[in-house]
Amino acid sequence: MKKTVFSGIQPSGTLTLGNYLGAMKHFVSLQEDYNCYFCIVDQHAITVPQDRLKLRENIRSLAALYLAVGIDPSKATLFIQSEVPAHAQLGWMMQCVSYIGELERMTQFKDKSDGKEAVSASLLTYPPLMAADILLYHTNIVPVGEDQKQHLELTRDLAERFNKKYNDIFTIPEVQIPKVGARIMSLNDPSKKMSKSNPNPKSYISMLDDEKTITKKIKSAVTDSDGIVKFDKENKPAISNLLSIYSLCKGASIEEVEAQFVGKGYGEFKESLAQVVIDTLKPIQERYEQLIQSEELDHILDQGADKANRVARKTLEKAERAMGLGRKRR
Ligand code: ATP
Ligand code: LTN
Repeated sequence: MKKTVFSGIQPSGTLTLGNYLGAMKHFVSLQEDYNCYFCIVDQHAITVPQDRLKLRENIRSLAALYLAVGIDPSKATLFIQSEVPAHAQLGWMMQCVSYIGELERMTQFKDKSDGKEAVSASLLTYPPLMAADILLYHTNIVPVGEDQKQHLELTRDLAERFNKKYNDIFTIPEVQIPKVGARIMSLNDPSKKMSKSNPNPKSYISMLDDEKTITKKIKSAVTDSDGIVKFDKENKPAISNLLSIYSLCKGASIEEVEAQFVGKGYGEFKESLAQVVIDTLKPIQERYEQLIQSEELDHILDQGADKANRVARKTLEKAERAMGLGRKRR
């Protein structure tokens, strides 16, 4: 039997090059050998305020992007989280086995709530919902960027706790983090990760940015002071980040890219980087334009939700029975 892969992306803005290189790109190769579920986690996106029309647009856009990068609906199940109610239902049950202390220790919660006056309760209880997403499908492998590692460790703890306390229902998932590109950094602050919900669009390259915008953003990306194109994460974090992007988009090793720019300055390097990024994103953007208005997209999402509902409902029923919810089923 094929092993199962599950991953989710929030429709909280247009995907960035970081989302692509750290996550989505890897999904495409996995669908050949695994039973894959890829989810648009809209219920996670509403843990911070969203404009309703913009959210609708982002959900559709994310679905089109999944397909545009090469997710094939005949191989993988693509669906929207809120169209499969078992996620919220099991999410609640997982909250009941979570401790406030362990949720408060999550760095994403600390980052997103830091300095804010009104912090939604859901920002704290987000990881049990994420655990539910994963556990409903008896997932073996979860491909994500580096920032999600802690949430995956918690998911494993919660699953083990549930299995021990109630019944051995859940598969314990493994995290899969890419060796390079797991943490693409912001273009204007290499100490922060590139994030689609950053209010400053200069901090990221969106997967749908046009050529001019990409060139402009790369030109204005911060660099380090010595003018040498060399990978040194500690002392030259900005150039190292740009080198990683170059290497991943081009499919060349960091050493090869460094060799190409020996004796050349940042200006030349950035110009070439812009072209490499454009060449990576252009074919995706062309497919995206064809998909975004198509009825085919709705059809794929309908079928994805049907399949996901069938599988998720079964696991939910088992978990409810184990916890003693509802009436005894005959
Ligand atoms: P938000 O800014 O709304 O919190 P995000 O841009 O961090 O969102 P998510 O939807 O939370 O993106 O993440 C989708 C996937 O992309 C996850 O697997 C996550 O680990 C990965 N990812 C996010 N940002 C980066 C990054 N800068 N580098 C590599 N991978 C990333
Ligand atoms: N928490 C993740 C998004 C996410 C996810 C998931 C990823 C929600 N559910 C299940 C993998 C598996 C994030 O913020 N990137």
